[in-house]
Amino acid sequence: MTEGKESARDGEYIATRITADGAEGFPVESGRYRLVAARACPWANRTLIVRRLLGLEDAISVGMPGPTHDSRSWTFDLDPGGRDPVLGIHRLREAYFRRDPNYARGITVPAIVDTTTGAVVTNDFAQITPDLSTEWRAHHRAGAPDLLPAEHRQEIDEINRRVFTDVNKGVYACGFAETQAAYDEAYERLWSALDWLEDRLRDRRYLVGETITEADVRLFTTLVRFDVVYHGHFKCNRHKLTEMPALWAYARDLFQTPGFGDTVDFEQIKRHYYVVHSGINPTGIVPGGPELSGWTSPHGRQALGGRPFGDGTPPGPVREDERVDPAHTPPGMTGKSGVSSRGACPARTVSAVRRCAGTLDSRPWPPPRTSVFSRVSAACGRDRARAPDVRPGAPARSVGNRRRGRHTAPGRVRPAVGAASPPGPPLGVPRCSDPGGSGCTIARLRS
Ligand SMILES: N[C@@H](CCC(=O)N[C@@H](CS)C(=O)NCC(=O)O)C(=O)O
Repeated sequence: MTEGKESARDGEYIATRITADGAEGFPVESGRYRLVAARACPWANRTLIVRRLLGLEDAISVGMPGPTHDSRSWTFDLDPGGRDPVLGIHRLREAYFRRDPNYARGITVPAIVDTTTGAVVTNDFAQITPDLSTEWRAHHRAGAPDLLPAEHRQEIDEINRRVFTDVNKGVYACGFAETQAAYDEAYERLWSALDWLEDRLRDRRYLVGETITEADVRLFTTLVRFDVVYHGHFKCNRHKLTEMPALWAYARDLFQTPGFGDTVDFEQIKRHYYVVHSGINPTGIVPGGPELSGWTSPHGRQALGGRPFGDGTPPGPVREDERVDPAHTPPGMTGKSGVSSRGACPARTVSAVRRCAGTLDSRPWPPPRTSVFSRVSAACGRDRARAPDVRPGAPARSVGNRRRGRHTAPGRVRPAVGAASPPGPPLGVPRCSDPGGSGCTIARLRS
């Protein structure tokens, strides 16, 4: 395991490409290559989504290591006998060592292995999906979408650059920060990028153009992990995904699009992060939540127009041997039917539909201070049940941090305990000790 080193490793890959002309010694050939892609990993999840969207299942088989691993990296512990049934290996590193017996870098997924030699061809995750779109075109299914349309290629690349640095990698930079300053910087970059994306997606259904593209695939794999792992485990906790109206509706829209959600295994995702990253979760306890049913709730984004597959069609049902365990995903999301009817918004007026989509929400993003204050204060109001008893005559307790209003959410500071003080406001009524003051955490984050 190379915990904490994931960002440092970027750029050091076995970067041999499988191309239509075979220029690098590995020609595109149906049935020859095996994609090793743990469901837990966001970089591998991209490849599973793209392979399925493009209908490359017959051309490229898939091997799936289990969600956890030790310092010797991924194992095929979910397969009978703990061996990948095609490659016949227990550990992915065996395929890396076949390529280079002295291989000393990350044993990472995704990796594509040449089944004729058992050696890794490439683990260059950033190049794998564009190559599936372009070099493997001859093997795409009928109706496959164009995930890299030439007319939008420049815009896709630009969006991908920021999403990669500040969001895909940004969550890791927060989670593995070793100093407060490094964490603060990563956190600011992440949230500034998420605010930008929230704005961008408010009135457009997809990141670029009118159809799903590679850019959506790349953002989706981080968003779908956000509340289950990044928010808590990686301390990316300014908001949950479910609290960002446009991003949450956008993520649900993609999740419910065949090819996206039917590749996602929430249990494996949780187990991977919370068990493997023992440095930041030494107990190895995997949290029970969050509750997942929201993922299949109506998203209403159809009101924004756009056609997910353009002139193409959705992929058919997921192959039986590749279905996500139904216990690891919200009901109905294993991709049996192939075409999802979820996401239809029950609302009937255009404005109701758009509100349902999170796009007619008239609140700007980021929300103005007043609304932040009232939301935070309302949350604070709910906390009053646990707050110190400030009723007249209540026993005195240490004032502690109570005077330092800037170290708490607005509304959390209460009068000195034991002083004859009036009861607090009714639940949900805003009250901030330092509204908008320079020391106010919320104000600082918003500025
Ligand atoms: N950005 C990654 C690409 C892939 C990656 O990090 N995959 C992770 C799983 S999400 C992995 O395979 N880790 C295994 C390990 O570090 O031993 C890198 O820097 O290499």
